[in-house]
Formats: sequence, C-alpha cells, structure tokens
Amino acid sequence: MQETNINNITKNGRALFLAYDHGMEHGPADFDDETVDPAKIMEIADSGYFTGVIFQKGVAEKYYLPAGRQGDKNKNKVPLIVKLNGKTNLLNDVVEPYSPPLCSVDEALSLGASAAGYTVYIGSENEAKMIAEFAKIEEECQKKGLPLIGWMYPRGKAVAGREHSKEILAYAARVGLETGAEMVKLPYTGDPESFKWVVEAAGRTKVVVMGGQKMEEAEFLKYTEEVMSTGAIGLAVGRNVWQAEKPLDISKKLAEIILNKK
Ligand code: FBP
Repeated sequence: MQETNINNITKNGRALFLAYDHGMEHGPADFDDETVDPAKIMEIADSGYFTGVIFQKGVAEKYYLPAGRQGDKNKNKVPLIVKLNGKTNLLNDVVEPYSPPLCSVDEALSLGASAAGYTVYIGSENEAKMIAEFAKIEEECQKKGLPLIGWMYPRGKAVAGREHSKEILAYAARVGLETGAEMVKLPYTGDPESFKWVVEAAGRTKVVVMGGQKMEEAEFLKYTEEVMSTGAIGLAVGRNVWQAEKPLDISKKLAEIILNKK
C-alpha cells in the first residue's frame, strides 16, 4: 500500500480548490459567455492562488496540460483534481439521487491528477451502492497513492430539509473517516459552533467546505473566515469566484484568509 500525499494539493496544510464540475451537475446554466469556456477558468486556476482545480475528465483531457503530456510549453501549474463520478440535475425531482462512476483511477492518473473526488449522497435510497463504490475506489486510490476527497452531501427524501443539520453533516463527515477518505467536502451548517462538531467527527480526515451560490463579496469573505475558525482546512469554491466581477481579486483575498497560516 502506498502513502497518499495531500501535500500536493495543500499549502501550509490548507486547501483552496477552484471547483468547475458544474457543467455536469447543473448544465451550462451557471455560466455566461466567458465562464462557459473552461480555458478561462484555467487562467483563474493557474493564477497562483489555488491549491487545486476540480474538473470532470473530459474538461481535464481538453484543457489541462500536466508536465510531460503535451510537449514542453503551456504547462498548467495548479494541481488537478478529477471528479470520478457525476450526474445531471434533470432527474432531481423524479428519482432519489445517484451519482454513477464515470472515470477510473487510472484514467485520472493518466490525465495528471494529484487527487480524485467522488460524491456520495448520504441519506439517499442509493446510499448503500454509492458507499460501496466509494470504498472500492478508495482501496484503489490507496494502492496507487492518489488522495481521495469525498463530496459527502446529504441528499434524498430521508434527509430532506436536513441537508445543513449539524447531526447529519457530522454523520456525513464520519462516513468519510470510516470509509478511508483523505478529505471530505461538505456543505456548511451555517454557524461555526455546530460546524466544529462536524470537523471533530471527521477525525484525521480533513474537511473542506463547499462555496455554494453566489453571495456578495463581503458576505463570502465573512463566510470564509467563519469556516476557517472551525478547524476546516479550506474551501472548494466555484461560483463565488468565477461568477465574481473580478475573479482574481476575490481569489487573492481568499488565499490570504485561507493559505497564509496565522
Ligand atoms: P460551488 O462553490 O459553486 O457551490 O461549487 C461547489 C460544488 O460542490 C461543486 O463541486 C458542484 O458542482 C456543485 O457545488 C454541486 O451543487 P449541488 O449542490 O447543486 O449539487
């Protein structure tokens, strides 16, 4: 068994990931004429403020150039995190959520991935299948030295209305620890006191928090400060960066809060 290494996707033990898997999860609805182009997102991701960029495999294949893959020019510097599963939102109101595997660990490695991401919908009727698939992938990631980040999202009828509850999110975090995730990515409970318990429940599994819908910049910076006071190691943020008027300005501010250890 190899040691997986999250040093490649952290700085000072902290993480700031630029998420751009929305084209799969939400369709192009989140994008405008600029942000629909993954090349534009790569420019933001490579600004030096991020410790990782999150893509599905197809975007990674066409827009991310790791060292040694396509000649010597135009290398991307930011580490790549490949989402190994995903779904559309078209059936959200019709069936219980299930996110099927789409990319293998070997394929992610061949794309230059420094880590992999995998969603599990905690509380869904399909939870058992997803946990089993996650555990299998985790075993393979361990063998091949690739850190695995669990997108542990409470979803489905059994947890409807409790997607941000302290108890359910602590449970989701714990499932990450129990199944061997190096890191979990979670929604926020909404207040630092309750989220501290969520982070505690994750034990030695690191916690990053998702960004969510676009907020005013000041509100989002406050959210970030608050999240960082809970023991979480950082954020995986999409819309609050690339939907911002000046994405690089907010990226810099987020990097100052998250990555410069106080
Ligand atoms: P945002 O910061 O834009 O919310 O991105 C975080 C994220 O988890 C993405 O990785 C993912 O595409 C999206 O949110 C999932 O959204 P939903 O909550 O609709 O499943």
